[in-house]
Amino acid sequence: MIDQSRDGDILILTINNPPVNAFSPGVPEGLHAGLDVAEQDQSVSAVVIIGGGRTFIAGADIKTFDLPREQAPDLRGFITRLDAFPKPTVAAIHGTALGGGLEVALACTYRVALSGAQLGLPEVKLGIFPGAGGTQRLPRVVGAQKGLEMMLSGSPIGAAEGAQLGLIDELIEGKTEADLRAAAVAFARAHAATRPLPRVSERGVEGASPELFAAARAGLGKTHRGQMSPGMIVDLTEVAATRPFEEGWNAEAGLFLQAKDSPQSRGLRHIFFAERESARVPGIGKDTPLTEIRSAGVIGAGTMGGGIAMNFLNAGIPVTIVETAQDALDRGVATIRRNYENTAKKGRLSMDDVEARMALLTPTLNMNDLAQADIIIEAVFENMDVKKDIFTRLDGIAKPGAILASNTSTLDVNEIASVTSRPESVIGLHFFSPANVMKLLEIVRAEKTSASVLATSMALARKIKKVGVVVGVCDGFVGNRMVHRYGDEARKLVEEGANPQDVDGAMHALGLAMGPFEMSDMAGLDIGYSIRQHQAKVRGEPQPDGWLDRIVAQGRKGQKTQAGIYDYPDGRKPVPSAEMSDLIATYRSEKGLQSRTISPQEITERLAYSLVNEGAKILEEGIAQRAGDIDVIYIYGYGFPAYRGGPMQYADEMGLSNVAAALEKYGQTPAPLLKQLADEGKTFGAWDKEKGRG
Ligand code: 3H9
Repeated sequence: MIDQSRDGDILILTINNPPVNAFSPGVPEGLHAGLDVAEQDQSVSAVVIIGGGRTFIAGADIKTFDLPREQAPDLRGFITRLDAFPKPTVAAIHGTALGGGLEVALACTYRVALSGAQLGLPEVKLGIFPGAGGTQRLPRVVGAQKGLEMMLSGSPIGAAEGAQLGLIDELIEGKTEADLRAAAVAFARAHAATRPLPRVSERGVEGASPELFAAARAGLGKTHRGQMSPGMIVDLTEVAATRPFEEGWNAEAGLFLQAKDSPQSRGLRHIFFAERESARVPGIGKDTPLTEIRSAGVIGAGTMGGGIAMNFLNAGIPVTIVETAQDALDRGVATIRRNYENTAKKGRLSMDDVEARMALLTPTLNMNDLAQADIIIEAVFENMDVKKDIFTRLDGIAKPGAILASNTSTLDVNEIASVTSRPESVIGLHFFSPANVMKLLEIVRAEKTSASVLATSMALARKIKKVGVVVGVCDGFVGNRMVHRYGDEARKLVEEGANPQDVDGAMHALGLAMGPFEMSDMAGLDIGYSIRQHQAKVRGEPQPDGWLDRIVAQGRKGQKTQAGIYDYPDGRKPVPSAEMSDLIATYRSEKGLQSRTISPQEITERLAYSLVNEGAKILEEGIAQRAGDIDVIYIYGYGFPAYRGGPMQYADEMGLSNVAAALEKYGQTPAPLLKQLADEGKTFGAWDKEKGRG
């Protein structure tokens, strides 16, 4: 795993542990063996540590985090030796030096990097903190403020910025590992005789003050609400600034296991792997042919269509956007421009970029202009007849091989495909609003969708920086089907006696930014209302008269009318409404509903477990391939807190037998799969693995 080679007096240790040279079992052993040679062989004057292949070390091996301590690779042990090593050591960095990788580099005497390299301590994204000296060494090099910023955001910096900060001693122009190796050897030789060796652990921390740490702690409620490891990062950085190195190093070790073994870290690690696993789909392989997407068409320039178009423009793909009326088209294009200009005002885009993106957009009223598009996405009103009409016309217009996609959030993609002569080219691409921001893309595989169309859609998701998850056809697919059950349960809780703010409050406590009622007010209550009205009409039933229907009937449609389930006196912030309390109380008494006090625990369990129960049904039906896919959907599309790992992982943490028992207690029937796993003492995670899908 570790190659030793010589270039004159320099010993080069190359880590070959593809794909990302993680610090896996075998890596420390090989590196120690290299240091043994360097220590004993008088002809070695310095050591270069470099990654083979595409990268330096991308961190500790996350797959080993659940191993018993004695079997886990000893990163801290290696770093202790490296820091005290009597000869100069040089980390030669290309690709990424992340987490434990950057910690190894920080314990070397020097660091050199290719200019394209990225350096970061992303541990916070896994619910942990840099536990191999990172919290102590990084602030000693880049200062307290920058160190906190890098560790709390987890975002990497480029090598050029690293050089400005003193994190990189020499920036190397060049592209390949060979360029880096040659320059690193020359650097090592030039510094081979330097004594005493400059050690990061012997430096002080600049820019620290009690005010800095107080401000950092105060900010955590906003940036990392409910999370444990960010507080530890601030505490440990303060120790770095105020206490001897040894004390901070030991403090890290003391806290690390607490963070690593927490449900939060398990949840975030689960999502890290689930997100990557979701890219694996049966029937799709490296040999599945892909179509290159060089141009796109979007039908509908409303909020959804405009947002979808922006994804393509951002990726440099020209878009033809179609509307039926000039004013709607103009409005849509103006909204896209305004969105870009707002981003430019915040300094995140230059005005040249705005113009470059707008130049890729061709507005038209003529659907025939889509004839050359490689993919066409329909984003019009959610009505089957309208969609069928559009797909019938598209069938006559689109070139052979073009992907015909619908952004439907509920309708049957098989039925939409059936009106075309090429159902193999039809797929559902369900974007989430705002479509230019939300990372989730549900990729709906219809009965006849070809493997190539599916694989191309998945590749496209990556290209436009979405997390694409493949789902099957059913009403609402995965996300909306689950959220409907959740909304029903929230409504019932209010009928039984809870206040809307108690219901939303329980979800805030679980870590969601918005509860179900705040979400409904934001989306607009009139959408659900008109669907319910329409369904009743179709079925010949009386008009629905739930308390939510009564609210809309009073003209309270949500945030957009400054009044919905809550009042919105300042436009956005929900305030409990006395009018609504009266309306709900009247409703309960008219319907003869008994009010009772409902505990926060009952609210949380009923809401969260309604998601889990529907999720279990979705798994049984094969609509989602894995519990992990459902978790990815819920985190990226519905704001479920990533540190809970998604609803299915949350249920695993709670214990499925407890979940099933709670559902029964609340009068719901656990889904057969949930019941079975609960009876067998298993988890959804284990079920995924058993099926070879985890
Ligand atoms: C740490 O270091 C703790 C220490 O402070 C303290 C210890 C005491 N381990 O993302 P990709 C796999 S915590 C194991 O698709 P990319 C990944 O699962 C660690 N496996 O590629 C995937 O496998 P598969 C801190 C890992 O080019 C394959 O590699 N470090 C690890 O888009 C390719 O990954 C991090 O948090 C790992 N550390 O992105 C870095 N990393 O092919 C996490 C990756 O079977 N990693 N794999 O699906 C990343 O951010 C990205 O993977 C990276 C490459 C940017 C490196």
